Amino acid sequence: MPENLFKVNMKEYILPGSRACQGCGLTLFYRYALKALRENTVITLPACCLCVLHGIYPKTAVDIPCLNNTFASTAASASGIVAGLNALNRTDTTVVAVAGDGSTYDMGIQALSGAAERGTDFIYVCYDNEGYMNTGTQRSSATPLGALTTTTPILTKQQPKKDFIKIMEAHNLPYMAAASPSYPIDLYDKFVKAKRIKGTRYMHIYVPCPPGWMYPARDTVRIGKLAVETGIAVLFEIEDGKFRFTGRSKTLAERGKRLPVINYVERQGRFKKMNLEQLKQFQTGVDNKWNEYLKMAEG
Ligand SMILES: Cc1ncc(C[n+]2csc(CCOP(=O)(O)OP(=O)(O)O)c2C)c(N)n1
Ligand code: SF4
Repeated sequence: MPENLFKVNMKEYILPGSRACQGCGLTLFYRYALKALRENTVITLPACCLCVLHGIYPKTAVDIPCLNNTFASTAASASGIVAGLNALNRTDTTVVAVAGDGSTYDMGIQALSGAAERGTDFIYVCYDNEGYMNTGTQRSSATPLGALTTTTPILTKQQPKKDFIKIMEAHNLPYMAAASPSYPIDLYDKFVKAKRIKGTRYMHIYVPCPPGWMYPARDTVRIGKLAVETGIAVLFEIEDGKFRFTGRSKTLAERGKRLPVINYVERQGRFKKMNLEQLKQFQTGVDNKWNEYLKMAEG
């Protein structure tokens, strides 16, 4: 039974008037995460889609204090806020950096790695929509093999997605987790837990994006579920070095059953030029990663 099923915070921190697209997976994740984080939270964010969701000064769609910064400095700005709060003896406030995959995998990796190595007391959230979406869908190192973007317009992306989660695993953090807004209670539980833990916590959230992934806005939750059912997105947590599957991924691991990746691929226009060889390579990559996780779960 999910820990917080009957204790979900009813307060809304995203106000009417968000400028995000219809069906945005990021908005869903952010709504649930803020409910779990509650008051006494400060957000720091770069110029990704989240900043569009927040809106333009003096109006905002978010009822939480936040700092806008540059891509390379997201985690560094969190370190600065933590130091400032400590100087004021405000140890009850949780500092949370939230950034897209381009902001994390590419532009902000150095500051994040530095803060994580120092054990800065904050939560870093990468919401992974697998591209630079705010600027109109350019390729990032999180974009999957075979996807069309405006910078891979003809041949599709030729490289597989960077295994960024593995890079964060190598930092030996006290807590890291992956979640999806298609499974809101699993996501909520993980943010409640992350808030309680000290040190650097890393959260990886798979967020479907209708315009960037080219599917109808009404299908966001379904696409998120298919990502999990196929094993492309895995719900897990690593606490003090111990890996465990959670939620639907735990059930799939126990039953030894996953859907083939084609069930996910065929519903998205970004994969319409994926060739058979790429499809096989995609499936093999997902299978290998899934087997790696099964071994980690065995301990
Ligand atoms: C240093 C720098 N490089 C490039 C840009 C232009 N830019 C604005 S938003 C954006 C995309 C960010 O992508 P990501 O972090 O994945 O977030 P998303 O837009 O997908 O939410 C880029 C490249 C910028 N503002 N600053
Ligand atoms: S481009 Fe994608 S991630 Fe950005 S606001 Fe629109 S749906 Fe959300």
